[in-house]
Amino acid sequence: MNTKLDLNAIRNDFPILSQKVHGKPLVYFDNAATTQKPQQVINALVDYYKGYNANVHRGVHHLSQVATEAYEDVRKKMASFLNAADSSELIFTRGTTESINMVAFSFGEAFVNEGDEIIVSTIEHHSNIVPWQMLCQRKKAILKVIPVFDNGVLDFEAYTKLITNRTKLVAVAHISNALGTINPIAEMIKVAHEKGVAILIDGAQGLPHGKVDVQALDCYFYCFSGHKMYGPLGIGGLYGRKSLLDQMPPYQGGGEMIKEVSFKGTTFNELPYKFEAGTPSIADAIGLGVAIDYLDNIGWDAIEAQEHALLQYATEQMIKEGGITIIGTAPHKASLISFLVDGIHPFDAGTILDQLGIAIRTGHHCAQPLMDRFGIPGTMRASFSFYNTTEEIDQLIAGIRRVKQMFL
Ligand code: 7TS
Repeated sequence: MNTKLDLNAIRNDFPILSQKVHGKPLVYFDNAATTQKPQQVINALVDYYKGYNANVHRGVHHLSQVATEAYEDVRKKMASFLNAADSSELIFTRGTTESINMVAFSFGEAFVNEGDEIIVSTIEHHSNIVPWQMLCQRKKAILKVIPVFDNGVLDFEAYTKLITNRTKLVAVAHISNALGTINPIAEMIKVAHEKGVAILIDGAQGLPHGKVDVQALDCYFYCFSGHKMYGPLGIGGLYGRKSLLDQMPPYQGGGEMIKEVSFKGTTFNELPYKFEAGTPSIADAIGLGVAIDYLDNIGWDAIEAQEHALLQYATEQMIKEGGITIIGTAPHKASLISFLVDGIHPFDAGTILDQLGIAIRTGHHCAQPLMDRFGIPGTMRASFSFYNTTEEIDQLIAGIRRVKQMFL
């Protein structure tokens, strides 16, 4: 494969990849669930706890100041990574789930009333369905759903027709975690804005695979998880347009999010702190900053090229092998393949592959409405990172052959 990446050097950065599972070299193909962490990120966590663990924003003492500066530097880095107009538009959260819940609650309180409409799509992760259902229940609003074609592409025309003068917000994934479909978010945002509707992009699977420019996209809300982009667990974020965030009430009350508290009433802090109640995941934010540097250093063109090549190779090999049904064949896909080995339950196949050291995901991928749409209980999913190799894909194909020998 023609790639600019030095795969040996890159794989050496990820200590977990060199281990054996059930006596076999680990083949890690569950990157859509969480990516592995490079030593540089692990070091950042250790350095923080060894050298400058302290709470942020609260202390005049040295350690607190060092921690605060490091934490706020990551906010600037992340805001600039997304090309946000201002770093106060970047709110740290635990991840995509918390970011979506924050918007569902807070935007909902500010803007959604009885009879209003929220639009999601059939291919959403439960994290981008359930918070909106909860909002609709709370406000007696209506949830509408964009249909999907058999190949996993959203029905764009149906989408435009779903938007009415009662629509308050559209919430849609950048990339589907269950099918790999890359949604045309620029066009979807344009249509929403033309009709005066806000739109939230669930970027959990988007940001790990390519750069996003929230200003170029004219995006109002973009949510992400650090752990899916080579950073630590427990940290993620919400990019939100300042003009909207300013009109939205806080999501949680507590320390940090206030200006002044008295028993007569409380005034709230400015952005982004209004939405960051309590002690944040300081070390994890710092680790996320290191992950961003790591990815920038490798280079996004090289990352995209390698992942695209892996997707292409794996798709070709599966078609060549036969007896495999790929679920989700959109022309624009990220580096993941949902599939079924014909006649074999995904769980049985996944268990055998695990015995061979191959980690893939089986099940509904937290997208049960999508599985219902395709009339299947679940799939097997192999999701590739730039650190994966074509040799590992060959091992997956050999594993699938073994599964077929055992069960068919
Ligand atoms: N949205 C999408 C599109 C996702 O893929 C996920 C997690 C989430 C939201 C939630 O992210 P979290 O970090 O807050 O949990 N997806 C998966 C997955 O595909 N397998 O495990 C988790």
